[in-house]
Amino acid sequence: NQRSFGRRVFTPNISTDGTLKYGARSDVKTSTPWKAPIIWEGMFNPELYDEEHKKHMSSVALTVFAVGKYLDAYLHNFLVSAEVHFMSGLPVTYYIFTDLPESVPKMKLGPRRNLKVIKVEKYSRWQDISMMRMKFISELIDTEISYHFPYVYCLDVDQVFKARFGSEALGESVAMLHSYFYDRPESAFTYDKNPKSKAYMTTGDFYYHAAVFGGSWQNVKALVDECYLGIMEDKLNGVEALWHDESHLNKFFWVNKPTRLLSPEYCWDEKIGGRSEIKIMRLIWAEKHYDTLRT
Ligand code: 2GW
Ligand code: MN
Repeated sequence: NQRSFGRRVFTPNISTDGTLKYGARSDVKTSTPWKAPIIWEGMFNPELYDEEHKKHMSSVALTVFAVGKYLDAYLHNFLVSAEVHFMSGLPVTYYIFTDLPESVPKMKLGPRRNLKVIKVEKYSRWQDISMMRMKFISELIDTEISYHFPYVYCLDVDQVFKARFGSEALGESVAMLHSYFYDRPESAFTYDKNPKSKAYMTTGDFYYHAAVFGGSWQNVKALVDECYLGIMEDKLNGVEALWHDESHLNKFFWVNKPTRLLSPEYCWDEKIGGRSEIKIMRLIWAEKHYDTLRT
């Protein structure tokens, strides 16, 4: 029962024409200054990616939290749509963290797809429900994921898959460009600006969305540990970062550059409307009912 694949995870470098070249899209930036690809529709051949990942026996652990009212509100549609669109063709295990294990919908899953429920307590402050995900994910990587899966993905539950979210999104360290900030100047990024917080940063590369992150279990473990440490240190110092876990995640990805970025096609808010560069909406924000859900 060895920790999974002590080997490095595998990331094919293939583009539309099967070469190493990125940039089949000329209307958007397709790589970062540190040469990580930014994945946009049209840049990659999905079949080639799937073929290569199947050959290398890639498999994915997907963590999602559905605590309190978020379970009934979002989990069913999240899972049903993930079965159709998330890493289709690869082995996937959903790890559902909830305080209400009995209420997790009983679903018939596709071949080589599994679902496990982990009971967690419900923190009274919603900020803690969100932030403490870092701690629970870290523990699960230690006790389970690292023995079985080379890749981990961690997602908000208040979203619905609408199109392929496939193996092209796998990489060592994957970050999501926030759909409200990808086309905005750095001055608009909502980094934590309080020097007393561990998430404090004055400059950065992009504004990343904490609703979607992933990578090898080793890299995700490093991310969630670092964020959790920062969150706890902030608590000791009586401060809280502006956007909670998301602020700490942005700090982490600034110091530890992600190897792969997802375009906002991978997490779009339909309220923004259409944009010429958004060729496909793969995952969209679900309707927020803060009036009822945040009480
Ligand atoms: C969260 C806020 C207010 C009331 C309830 C909750 C809540 C969140 C909850 O009652 N139950 C629960 O399971 N959650 C989980 O935390 C769930 O998985 C949810 O998707 C996640 C983040 O909360 P969410 O989706 O309401 O916050 P967003 O969409 O505004 O999230 C962004 O900012 C957050 C920090 O404030 C996180 O960084 C999140 O990853 C970001 O997308
Ligand atoms: Mn959310």
